[in-house]
Amino acid sequence: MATWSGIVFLLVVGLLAVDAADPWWKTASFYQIYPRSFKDTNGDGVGDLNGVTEKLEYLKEIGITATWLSPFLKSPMADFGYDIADFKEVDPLFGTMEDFENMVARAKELNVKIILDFVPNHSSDECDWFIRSANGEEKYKDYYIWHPGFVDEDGVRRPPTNWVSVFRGSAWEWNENRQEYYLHQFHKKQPDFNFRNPVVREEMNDVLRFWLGKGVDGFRVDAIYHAFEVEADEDGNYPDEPRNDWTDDPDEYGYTHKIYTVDQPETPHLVYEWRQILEQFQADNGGDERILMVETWSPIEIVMDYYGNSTADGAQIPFNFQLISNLYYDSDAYHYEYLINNWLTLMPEGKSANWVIGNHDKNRVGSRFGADRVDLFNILLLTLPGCSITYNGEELGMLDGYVSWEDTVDPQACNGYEANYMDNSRDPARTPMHWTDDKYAGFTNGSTTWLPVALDYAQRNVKKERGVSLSHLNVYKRLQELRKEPTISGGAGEIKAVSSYVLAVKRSLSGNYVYISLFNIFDSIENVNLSEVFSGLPATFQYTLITDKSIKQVGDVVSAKSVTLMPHESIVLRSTTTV
Ligand SMILES: *[C@@H]1O[C@H](CO)[C@@H](O)[C@H](O)[C@H]1NC(C)=O
Ligand SMILES: *[C@@H]1O[C@H](CO)[C@@H](O)[C@H](O)[C@H]1NC(C)=O
Ligand SMILES: *[C@@H]1O[C@H](CO)[C@@H](O)[C@H](O)[C@H]1NC(C)=O
Ligand SMILES: CC(=O)N[C@H]1CO[C@H](CO)[C@@H](O)[C@@H]1O
Repeated sequence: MATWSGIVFLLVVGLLAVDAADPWWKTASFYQIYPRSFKDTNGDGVGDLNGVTEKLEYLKEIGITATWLSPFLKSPMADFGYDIADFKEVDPLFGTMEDFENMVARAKELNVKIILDFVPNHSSDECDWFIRSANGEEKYKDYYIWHPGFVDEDGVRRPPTNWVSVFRGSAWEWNENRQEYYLHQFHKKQPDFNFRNPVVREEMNDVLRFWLGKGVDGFRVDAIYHAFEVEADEDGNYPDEPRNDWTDDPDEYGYTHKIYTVDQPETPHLVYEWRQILEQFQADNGGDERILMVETWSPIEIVMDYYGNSTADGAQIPFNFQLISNLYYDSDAYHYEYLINNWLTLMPEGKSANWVIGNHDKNRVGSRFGADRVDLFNILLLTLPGCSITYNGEELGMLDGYVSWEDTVDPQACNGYEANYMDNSRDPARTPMHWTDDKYAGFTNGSTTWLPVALDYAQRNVKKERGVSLSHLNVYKRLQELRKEPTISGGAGEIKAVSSYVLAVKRSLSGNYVYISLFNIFDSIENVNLSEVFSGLPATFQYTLITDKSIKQVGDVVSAKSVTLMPHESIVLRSTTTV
């Protein structure tokens, strides 16, 4: 941590000032819905699209302006919907196309944008395209990546390369029918598309147009860094990846150094191509800007390529995983400051920031950072310049649910061993949403749930938190009110660590009030002199948002020269005069 303390960053994000013509997504409050776990309306214990429709008013209540939904397309569910069998059909588990249309229609009435999860890296092996490809049908022959492999001196058949799948084992699976191996970077039921084939690209563009036609406002694109592999040589062969020396297990994903299977230079250009599809659709059909949110866990410099290059636009929102990936329980305020300013500094000019701290692949925020810091992260995400992305349940401070080995369903855990399944399982962050203190937390009125409901649901649920004035939910709602203030939606941002313990975010806009969010990360009482941290500050501020850690009231006035923070307290102050 000492390494960070030397780095004092001062950054004024002047370019973020929002003008009237700014598109909706720049300051949107996004909400990720994991449909399986959100709300079940047919009593089968699995959430569905009608459940989402039923709860759209709740999204409105908590100030959400756009939601992205994890996959609900037709799938054999080998990887919970990330293995798509039909890119233009709703899986019956989640409902029908009519249910989807009703959901979109209701969302439009409420002015909540709907973003679809688009999983282009592969299809299911049960997808019609794959079946035809395996049969060698001419049109589909090169939809996937095929290779006959090699036969060694002992007559044993070997896969084409040493590449390893994310889910363990060779990334190549033999297909009896075609007498060739196909590539799968994930589960063997998820054959990778051949994106070097223009027909495949057009097929995917057509999927985008199909859903745009159904009224979606954009797409979240899954794990895009796996889209391309290195090009085959003139003999149609692929190179082995170099070995990592820290494991001898050829089935372990870390066995090879990923130089040919991820982050190939073509990948951002695929996103630029999709952006053009979206822009063409808007030009033809009108309406608000359609957006791309792109997930990639690549190094930050590569992530920035997804914003676009000097001549082509890319994704409006390449997910910013700096906080989710690099912040730990013990991280000090200098580390927070560095990660935030690093994104803002590296972001290409004229682009807009986004902030994420939780999702369906990570443990709950309150379980990673401590339940005492739930408000801290919600306040941080919602008062930084740019758009915020909240994973469902984080507004309540939901914690990881306990899921026994017997109840575990996540393939990432089930493919491993009981002894360490909890290290790999993503189930604890996917347990059903807590609506009420009724049986099954009001998630279902059936008699089972696909994952167990977390044991603490009676203390932490929407119904209860609505009635507690400083609950996480009400702090979250208050934050959404603040986001309507011109300074917070469009003002400049300056992010500084006051000390190892306290982080400060200043937002300012000429002619308006100055807002300062303060975060006391650890459990000591801290006093800060804001006039030492920021120059030209007004002399007095008043508390405009407090949490249950606070001993002050909203409206209390405080001198900028002496603000006391209780352990883990986070607050938002507003200047008493405009600047
Ligand atoms: C379960 O809830 C749905 C709607 O939420 C309702 O239509 C259905 O009648 C309920 N079933 C029971 C058994 O209460
Ligand atoms: C930017 O990307 C586009 C689309 O892929 C490409 O045609 C163009 O050459 C790229 N421009 C630069 C400067 O690299
Ligand atoms: C706070 O900082 C300002 C500016 O450096 C200084 O003038 C003032 O004396 C300090 N006040 C306190 C109470 O430390
Ligand atoms: C369709 C598909 O297989 N998608 C994979 C892409 O990447 C994610 C990892 O985040 C996998 O979980 C998906 O299965």
